[in-house]
Amino acid sequence: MKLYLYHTPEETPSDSLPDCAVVIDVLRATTTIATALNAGAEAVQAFSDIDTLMAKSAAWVAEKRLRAGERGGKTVEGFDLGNSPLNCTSEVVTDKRLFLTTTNGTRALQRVEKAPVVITAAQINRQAAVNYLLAKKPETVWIVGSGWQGTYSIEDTACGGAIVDSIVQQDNISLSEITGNDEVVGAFSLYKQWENNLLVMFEHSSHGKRLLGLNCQDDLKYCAETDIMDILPIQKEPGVL
Ligand code: 3SL
Repeated sequence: MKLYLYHTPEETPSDSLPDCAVVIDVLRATTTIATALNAGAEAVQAFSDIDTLMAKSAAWVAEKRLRAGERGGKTVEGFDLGNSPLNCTSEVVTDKRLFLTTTNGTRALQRVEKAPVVITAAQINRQAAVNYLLAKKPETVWIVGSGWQGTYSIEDTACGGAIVDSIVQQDNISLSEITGNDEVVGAFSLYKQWENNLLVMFEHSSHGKRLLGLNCQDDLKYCAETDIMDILPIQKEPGVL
């Protein structure tokens, strides 16, 4: 198994695909996806644009769908939910399909949707992603951070490092053995620096500050929790987890 880490979807090679892509958007899309599925959502269908989401969701039974998403962190007008994982309680999402659009996370998913296996990870379900990788040992794995409109987001890279850290803590796997590009070593070191203070790191990050400005302190706290659920969102068809 060789891991390659890309800070943003734009950095991923456009002429190849990995055996498995791990998409990360800790703040907040992949945290929301894990939370919704863990709470009993039937599926999450991700869209990078609102018009396509509206058209596809219109064909779904109204009682079985929720339109969710944000632009600039704020709920899209007329949608049932924003992009806060805290709103994805079992009372709200059980047996419903979430039609989700976000600024960066859903775009990252779209970038690698043709890979044979696509999973999503966040800090809250990091170990579920690691367990999958250790069980399947795909030859090439791309860990793809969502970033922010083409720029690096520290919390996504740190989560990639958390995945690397957990893998190398297993017997017989060394960092050098699984490292496909230097970004993997960088992400590992970043995570080791902040692993006991993730919330503080989020508060320093540009996206964390943006969310704090929208009064999303509780979201930040929740997104910084590690390994609190054993759910692995895995793509069933392009865009559907
Ligand atoms: O960019 C995204 O995909 C979002 O997760 C951003 S936000 O945290 O909802 O603002």
